[in-house]
Amino acid sequence: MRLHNIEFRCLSLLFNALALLTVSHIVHTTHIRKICEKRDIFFEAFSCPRERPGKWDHEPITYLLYDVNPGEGFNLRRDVYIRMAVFLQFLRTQPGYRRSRLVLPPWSNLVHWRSHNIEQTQLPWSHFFDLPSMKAYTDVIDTPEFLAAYETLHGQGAAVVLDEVYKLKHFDNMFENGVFVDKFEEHVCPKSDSGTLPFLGYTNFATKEFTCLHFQGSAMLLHKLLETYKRKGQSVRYVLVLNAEIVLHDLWGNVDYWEARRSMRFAHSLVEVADRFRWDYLNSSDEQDRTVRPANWRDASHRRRAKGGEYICAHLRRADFLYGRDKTTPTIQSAALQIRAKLLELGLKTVFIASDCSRTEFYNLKNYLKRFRVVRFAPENYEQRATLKDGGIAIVDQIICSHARYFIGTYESTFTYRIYEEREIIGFPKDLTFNTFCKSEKEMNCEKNTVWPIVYN
Ligand SMILES: Nc1nc2c(ncn2[C@@H]2O[C@H](COP(=O)(O)OP(=O)(O)O)[C@@H](O)[C@H]2O)c(=O)[nH]1
Ligand SMILES: *[C@@H]1O[C@H](CO)[C@@H](O)[C@H](O)[C@H]1NC(C)=O
Ligand SMILES: [Mg+2]
Repeated sequence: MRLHNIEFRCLSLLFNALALLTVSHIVHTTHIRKICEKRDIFFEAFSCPRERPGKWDHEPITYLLYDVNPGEGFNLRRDVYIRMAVFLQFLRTQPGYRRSRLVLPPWSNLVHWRSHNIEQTQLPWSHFFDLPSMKAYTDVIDTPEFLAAYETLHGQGAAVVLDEVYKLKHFDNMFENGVFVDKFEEHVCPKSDSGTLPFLGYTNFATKEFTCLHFQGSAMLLHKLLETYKRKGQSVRYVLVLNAEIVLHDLWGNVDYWEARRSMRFAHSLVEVADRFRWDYLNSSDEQDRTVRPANWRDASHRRRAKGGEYICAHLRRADFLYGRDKTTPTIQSAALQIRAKLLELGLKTVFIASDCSRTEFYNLKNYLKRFRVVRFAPENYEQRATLKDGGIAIVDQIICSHARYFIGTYESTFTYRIYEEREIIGFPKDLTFNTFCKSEKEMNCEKNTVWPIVYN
């Protein structure tokens, strides 16, 4: 009788979970986590990630590769990663996908990387991020690790043959009959799509199938996609999703988002460069600033006790923002006046500038702020620039801004958003973080960036 009962309970839980899966396209991974935390042994088969090793050895391995539209910048790409990582975490709870792995696309000559005298093609994520920390969130591997795994399975020097490549594109009409429904649909590939080669920049990557899809919906819809095109008897499956930025977040800013985000710690070498600069030029260090973090991001808890160094940081986005977003991007003079007002209000003398501005713009900015110290990070020499690369220099800027007493950023810049998040993780009071430049110093009620506070489990 007792057994029957348990069975029944298990079945009904399972049924509920399945109903959730099928009825709604948006499957909240939090739901699955709750089930897991109960650690119901009868339920283990359904989800729990901490199972004994080797348990799913009979299941196929799915390598999920993805890439982003070449024009997108570094910080939007970081956001796309979170969508994929949260999805992978969910996918790994699904039968047939428990051994899925996410392959991190290499960073190659991004449009904003303007130093042409240094080599910045196909950089691994480990150049910018602490991979072991990211792996503590879910099973992600860098491209070099993927290539090594591929060689192990298929022989040394083997050209990579993917099973499926999906190139995503928005539907022409996203709101059919006024509603947005999650869906995808094949369409005939336009001729221009041959331009997606070489995949991930590797000339030795080929594919068995190439499918063009209209796609709208969250990352969970990728599960359906994988199921739809699944073939029997595959022990290893290589899938590449192109234009993954089309895939939406399941829930932006929920606990899953923040866990994945918190796992994205920067590479130690970059943190060291930033820390040295903070110490040498800004009298700033983690102990003094109350910005010490636990060694493992999983051990962090919700607090807002950070104080930050005695400087403010301004992220002043220029370059393409001066054209595309001229209605919201301030002039150098107006930005200087807004910085000055804040320095006076907080009684601080130093401002750190993170910017993609030109030398002339920086020179002008300094001139408007004559009575203050205006500091900017620049590599000490060519060697350091060649080692850090443009992407690393940008991260050093972000780290320094993340430790400032007060931060002000640029409207609708993902570079700014990533700094907000970093400061949320470190634990600053919200009003010292979520600030935005106005187009003019005279209209202080301008539209500000959205506040997305951190959440913990
Ligand atoms: N070093 C440095 N680079 C920056 C700064 N602001 C923008 N950039 C560069 O310009 C790119 C902006 O693209 P993206 O990351 O997509 O952010 P967004 O365009 O501001 O949303 C960055 O990735 C950097 O390469 C900055 O403050 N410092
Ligand atoms: C450096 O900062 C500490 C505490 O934040 C402060 O006590 C000290 O006076 C500062 N030193 C200088 C030279 O500003
Ligand atoms: Mg951008």
